[in-house]
Amino acid sequence: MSAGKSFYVTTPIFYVNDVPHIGHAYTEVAADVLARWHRQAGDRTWMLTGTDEHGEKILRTATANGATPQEWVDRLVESAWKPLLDTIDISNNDFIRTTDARHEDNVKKFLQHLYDAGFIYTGEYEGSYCVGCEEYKQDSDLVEGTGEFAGEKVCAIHSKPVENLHEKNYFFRMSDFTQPLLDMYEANPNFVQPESARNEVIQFVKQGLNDLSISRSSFDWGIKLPWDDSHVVYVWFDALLNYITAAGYGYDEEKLASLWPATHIVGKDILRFHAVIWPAMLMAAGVEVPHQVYGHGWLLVGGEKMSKSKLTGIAPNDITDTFGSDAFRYYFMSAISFGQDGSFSWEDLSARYQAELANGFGNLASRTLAMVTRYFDGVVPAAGELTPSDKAIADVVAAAAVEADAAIERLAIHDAVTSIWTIVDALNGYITEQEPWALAKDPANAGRLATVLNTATEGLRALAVLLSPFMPQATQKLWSALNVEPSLGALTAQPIREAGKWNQVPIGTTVGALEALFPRIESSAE
Ligand code: ME8
Repeated sequence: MSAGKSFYVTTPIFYVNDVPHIGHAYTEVAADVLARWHRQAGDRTWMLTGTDEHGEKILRTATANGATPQEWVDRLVESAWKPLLDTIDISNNDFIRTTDARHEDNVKKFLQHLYDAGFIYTGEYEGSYCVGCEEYKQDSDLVEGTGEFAGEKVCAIHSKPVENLHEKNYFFRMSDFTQPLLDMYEANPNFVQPESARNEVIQFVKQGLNDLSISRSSFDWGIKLPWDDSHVVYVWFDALLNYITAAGYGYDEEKLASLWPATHIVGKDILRFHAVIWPAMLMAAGVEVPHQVYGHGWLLVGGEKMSKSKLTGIAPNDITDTFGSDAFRYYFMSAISFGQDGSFSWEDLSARYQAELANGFGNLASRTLAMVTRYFDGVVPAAGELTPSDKAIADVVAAAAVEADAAIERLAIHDAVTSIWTIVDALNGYITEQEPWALAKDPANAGRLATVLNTATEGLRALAVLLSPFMPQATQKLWSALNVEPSLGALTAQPIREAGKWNQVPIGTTVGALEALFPRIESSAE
C-alpha cells in the first residue's frame, strides 16, 4: 500500500454479558498492530472497536444479576471493556456501543431502507436458537449432549441445549444474494482470508442461502423495528451495522466515504456472519461491501478453544500484571501464525519472554548503549570504512523493513515479526563476532570500534521504528535513550516504510541511560 491511502480496521464488537479474556484481547492486539503500522506508514488510518449490548444473552445475564440491561451494560463497559484497552495498549480511534444513539438511529434508517426496497417480509420462524451464540441453528449444527444434558441435542459450541422458537418474525431475503456473493468472492479472491476461511465460506454459500429471520418479538431489549415496534432487530443484524454507523452511515456521508470500506478482523467463529450475511445486507442497501474479512484462529487452552463458558478463560491482566503489555502483544503476535489456532501456555510465554525479549532484544539494546557510553562518552561515533560484515547488517535491516511491510499488507503479522527479528539475531551475532570490548583494548582499533558501534546503534534505531507497532512502550524507552527525538522527531512519526534507510541517527548524538526493557521475572510469577 502506498502512503496516504485509507486503512479502516475493525475488531468485532464484543458481548458485554461477561468480562474480557485473552481471546478478545488477541483480536484487539492484532487489529491494533495493523492500525499502528499503517498510521506510522502515513496511511489515513482509523481503528474501531466497541461493544455489542443488545439481545437475549445480555438481557438474561442482567436479570440474573438483579440489574436492568442498561445498568448492566453500562457497568460492564466502564468497569471491564474500556479498561481492557489500556491494559493492552490499544490505540483505537473510536469506540462504538450498540446502545449509542448514533447506532440505534441509523440502524433504523438502514432497516427502513431495506423494507422500502422490498427485501424484508413477514413469516413464521420455527426452529432452534442458541442464546449463547445468538444464532438460529440447523439440526446439523447440533450434537448429542453429555452429563446433565445427556439425551438432549445441544449447541456444539456451548454444549448446552438450544431453545425451540416458534415466532412470527420479519425475514431478510438473503437467498437473493447467493449468486451475487459467489460472483463477488470470485472477482475478489482477497475478500475472505485466509485461504481456509475463504474455501469454507464459498462451500457454505454454494449450498444456497436461506432467508434470515431478522427480528424477535418475545423480549424487548433491542432496537425496535421502525415500522413495527412489537419487534426488536435480531442482535446480529443490529451488531454488524456498527461498522458503518460508527463511520457516519445515515448522518455523515462524507465521513463514511472517507473511511469505508473496512478491513474486518474477526475470530473464525463469526466468519459467516461477516463474510456472508454482512455483505448480503450491504448489497441489498446499495452500500459497498467490506474491503476484507480476515478470520483468525483460536487461542487454545488445554487443546480446547479458550472460553469463559468452559471456564478456561484467562484475564488479560493476569498476564500483563507480571509480564507487561508489550510482552503480551509480542507473544501473541509472534508465537501464533495469524490465521491458525495456537495454544497458550505460561511456560511458553515465560520461555519466550526470557529468550527473545530479555536476552535477545533487551540485552542487545542495553549492551550497545552501554558500550557507546563507556567507549565514546555516550556520543554516537561516525563509521569508518565499511567491511562486508557492517554492510551485511545494513542489508539485513533494509530487507527486513521491506519484508515486514509486505507481510503486514497480507495480514501475516507473525511473518512481519519474524522478518524484524532477523535484525535482532543479526546484530547479536555481529556484536559477538566483532567483539567491541576486545577492540576497545587497543587504541589502534578506535576507528573499527567506532564503525561497529555506529552500525549497532543504527540497527537499534531501525528496530525501535519497526517494533513500535508491536511494543509501543519498550520502543519508546529505547527511542528516548537513543535521544533521537530532537533530531528525527517522535517515534510514532517515523515513516515505517523508510525504516530500512541507513545512516539516520545523526553522528554526535549523545545517548542516554536505558531502563531495563524487559525486567527479570521472579519465578513465582507462574
Ligand atoms: O461474537 N481465541 O462477540 P464475542 C481467539 N458480539 N479469539 C477469541 C477467542 C479465542 N479463544 N474467544 C473469543 C461476538 N475470541 C459478537 C460479535 S461483531 C459485529 C459481533 C474473540 O464477545 C474473537 O475475535 O463472543 C471472536 O470472534 C470474538 O472474540 C467473539 O466475541
